[in-house]
Amino acid sequence: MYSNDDFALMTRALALAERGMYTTTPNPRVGCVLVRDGRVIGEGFTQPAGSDHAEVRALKDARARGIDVRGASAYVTLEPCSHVGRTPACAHTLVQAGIARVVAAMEDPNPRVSGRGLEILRAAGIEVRCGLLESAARELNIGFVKRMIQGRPWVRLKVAASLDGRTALANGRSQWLTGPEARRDGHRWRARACAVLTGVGTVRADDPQLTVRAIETPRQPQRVLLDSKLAASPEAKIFDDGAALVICASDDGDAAPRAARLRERGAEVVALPDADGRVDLAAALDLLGAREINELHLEAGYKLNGAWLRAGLVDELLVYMAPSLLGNHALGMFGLPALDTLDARIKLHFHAVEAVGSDLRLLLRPTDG
Ligand code: AOF
Ligand code: ZN
Repeated sequence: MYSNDDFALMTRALALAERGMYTTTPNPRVGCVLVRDGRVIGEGFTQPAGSDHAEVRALKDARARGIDVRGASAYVTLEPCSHVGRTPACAHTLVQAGIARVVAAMEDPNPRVSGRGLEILRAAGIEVRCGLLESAARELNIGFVKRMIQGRPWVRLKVAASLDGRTALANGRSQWLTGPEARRDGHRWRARACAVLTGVGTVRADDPQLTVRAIETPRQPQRVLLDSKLAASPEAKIFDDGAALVICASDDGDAAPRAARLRERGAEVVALPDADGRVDLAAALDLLGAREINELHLEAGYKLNGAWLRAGLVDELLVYMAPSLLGNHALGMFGLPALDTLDARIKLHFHAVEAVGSDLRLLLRPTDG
């Protein structure tokens, strides 16, 4: 049984972890609270990769306040690590610090850790509990968890639509369908992603920058362009600061000069095996997983959106729904083939629904079966 204090302290640790929302990638967002005699004596959260883990920050915080941490309890939103990576193993650090009790929200799915951190603590005689507020901790690092288990990022597809599910007029005009609050909120989701991906159709139609601008963030997500035939103009804004990754189906033969021009613009061009002249989407996810992309944010047009959905590779839809009607001649959200039976429909469930300014934000996830 966990006490009310346990819940309150883990809730605090989760709030601390959230402070790493835009900065810890590819590491998970972790929070840590140190408590002794019912008093919080130190707090910390994961610093950008290569720097302190949450536990180390909390220990430093307590010491900076001149407090002896021996005998304290540590509340951590993720099992303390057991490996020496970019930083020393937190499990050993907690043992050496004389921590008496550790409460973790979840095991670290990283195969280099997965239970070993907790074992180190137990072997040193520390009282260990794991699983408090686990589902909240998993949600916070949903991309990290998926990448550790499946080697692929969590795929979140963002779309803004009218109440009748239309994204743009038939002539492609779509700007400012939703209000400023929804736009700002959309940038928050971009900012927490490790990469933002679009397709060549969107680059040609809208010439987006795909950067985070509406909110402050210390880190821009990696921009990724799916462009099977390398048809994007090197002048497109997505290439403006050079760091875009272009995934194509072939960068030799006819495509070689186009690939060279994009590389001159500073883009990295990678060719993946093609599936009927198109980039194989599953292979693209494997590539992005190998590059430590935890959360992948898709912002594309209805054709590419439909392709991701049909391939069964979308984990979550982020839909901003504006209170307006565009009519049946306007463009839909997803290019999908006509269905013969209702049974063939893509089934989703609402995960969270919230009003954002004058619009609605819907988070949906596929329903199995
Ligand atoms: C913790 N506390 O705050 C975080 C952990 O390369 P390193 O040394 O930074 O290690 C990264 C791994 O450590 C990461 O993949 C995950 O397994 C774990 N993250 N562990 O004890 C933390 N962020
Ligand atoms: Zn650690």
